Amino acid sequence: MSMIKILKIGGSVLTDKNRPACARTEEIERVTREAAASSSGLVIVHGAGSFGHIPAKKYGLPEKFDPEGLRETHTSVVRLNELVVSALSRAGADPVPVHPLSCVLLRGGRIETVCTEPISEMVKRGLVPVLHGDVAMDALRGSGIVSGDQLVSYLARALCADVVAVGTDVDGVIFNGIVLPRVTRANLSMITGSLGESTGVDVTGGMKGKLLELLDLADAGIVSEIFNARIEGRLEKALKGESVGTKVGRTD
Ligand code: IP8
Repeated sequence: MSMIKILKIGGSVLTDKNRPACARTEEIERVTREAAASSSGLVIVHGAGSFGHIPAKKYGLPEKFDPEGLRETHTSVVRLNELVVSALSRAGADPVPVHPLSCVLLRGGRIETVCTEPISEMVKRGLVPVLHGDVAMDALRGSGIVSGDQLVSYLARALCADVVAVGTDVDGVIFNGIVLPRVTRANLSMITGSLGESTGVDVTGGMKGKLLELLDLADAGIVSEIFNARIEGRLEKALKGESVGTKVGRTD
């Protein structure tokens, strides 16, 4: 079996986060072309961008349980997922959509279970499962939001990923104007004050939320790389495990 690679493509790469349901179609074509070039063993998780964060905010999610908000937000992120899946297919991969609302259970906002067996089978058969940030049922709160970053952290552990590449619209973790080559829990208190906010509407915590998820993953011994997916060529390198941004690892 080939190496398992988990690729996150940030919603800020795929959409204009300030404009409702506004896809950056050229970026979607380019990043999916790059991803399709290394599609063996690949699992993709993409952010919700303005397809998810704007409706989620409108309905007061995740604080409020609102059936209409749940439905509308999910339907909207599924539309972005369809754009990504069809672009991947045009690029020559064999993608299949996987919607977290149907396979993830949260408890108090954290993932309790994900039905990962079908995802493993898809990968074994050469398919590329394409998940996304979504709304999900929560055993304590009714419903909640599962970010792509939380999914990446969970799936990387569940599938024993060899490579975890997290594409954003910035060059990595930036401290005092410099991209840090490596971040561990030991650096966290020093850098949190300078972590950039998301460039648009974001209900899941921007770079700080991302880093906390990836530090959890690092605690489990899995190193990830945050890189700028808007720069052509970096995604392909990141999927090969090359250093193109900030590595998030364990303090050893
Ligand atoms: O864009 C958020 O996922 P993310 C999901 O990966 C929703 O943080 C529905 C806002």
